[in-house]
Amino acid sequence: MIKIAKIIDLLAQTEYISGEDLADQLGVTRAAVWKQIEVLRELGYEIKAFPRKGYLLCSKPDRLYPWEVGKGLNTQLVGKNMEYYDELPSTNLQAKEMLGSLSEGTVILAESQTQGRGRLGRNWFSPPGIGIWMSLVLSPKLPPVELPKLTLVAAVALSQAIFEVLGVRPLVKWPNDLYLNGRKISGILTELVGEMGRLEYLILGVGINANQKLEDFPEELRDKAGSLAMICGKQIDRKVLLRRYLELMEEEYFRALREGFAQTLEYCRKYTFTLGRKVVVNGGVKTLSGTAVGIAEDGSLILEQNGKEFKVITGDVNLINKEQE
Ligand code: BT5
Repeated sequence: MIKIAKIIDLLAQTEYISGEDLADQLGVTRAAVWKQIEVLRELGYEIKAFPRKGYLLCSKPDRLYPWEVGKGLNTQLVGKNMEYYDELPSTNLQAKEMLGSLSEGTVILAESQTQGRGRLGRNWFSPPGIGIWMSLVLSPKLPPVELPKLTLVAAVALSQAIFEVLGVRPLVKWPNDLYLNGRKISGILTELVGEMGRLEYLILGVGINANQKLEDFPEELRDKAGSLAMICGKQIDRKVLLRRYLELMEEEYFRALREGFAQTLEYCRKYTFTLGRKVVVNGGVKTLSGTAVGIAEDGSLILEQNGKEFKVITGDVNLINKEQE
């Protein structure tokens, strides 16, 4: 079998390459090369064939194919295995269904989700080809109380990746969102899978709005959601951003396992969308309002109300004064 990455590399290396040269370099017959070229065309690669000159790779599709995202990916664990789908109900759901057969670090990617999910069963709008909808499977050897902080680790890694690739730095909205220019550009859904209080897997689902235009969002999201393209004023190369996110995610994850979460929390305090603002936090059982004044070492949010401080372990944060957004 011809490795897709290899034939694409050969096609991309020179302007024209003959079927014979390809066959020689891949160690297969010319018929096999021809078949593979057809497969690539079906995948969206534009490849022209010129008599006597050979094949010419004219363009690559805007798709998150694993061999494209994985090209030059500098990680040991994260994204070493990627499962790619055109459409899924939800990448988190798919990760759960496949768990037994997945190695740690596996990334599930889908170009679109039909039942993309947020927390508490809410919907996550995931249209085809213009976002990054992915789940990362991890198996951290950490005490259960530390686990919620891994959502912040993902938020920090993504904020940094966006800054490095696009030059704009999204702010962390505790506990699971990234905001840019007052709009939500990313949400994270962390799910734990285990038995009898023992964690076996943690599924980190990340949704990133990359190339939507405002009108691509459903009406009810138009005043609060945004995409990186809307804010940066240019088309985003999703592959490049995803690759850098996976690298930084691994770096941040390994650091957290080695040294703890001090640096993660420091970043969340520095580049914050939440702190210093009046908020209402719906923690499921209780609703608390106050000023968000800090993030504690355990990753919880510190609220101040009438001079008293309260810690909130998790919850939905809404800014009281909408103009603040
Ligand atoms: C989240 O939930 O923000 C977590 C979103 C996680 C999505 C990823 S995509 C890959 C993986 N597979 C999944 O099925 N999910 C994960 P939450 O904090 O509950 O926010 C949900 C709310 O965000 C919704 O109720 C909407 O108001 C809003 N929303 C929905 N889609 C959005 C979008 N594309 N961009 C911005 N806001 C959105």
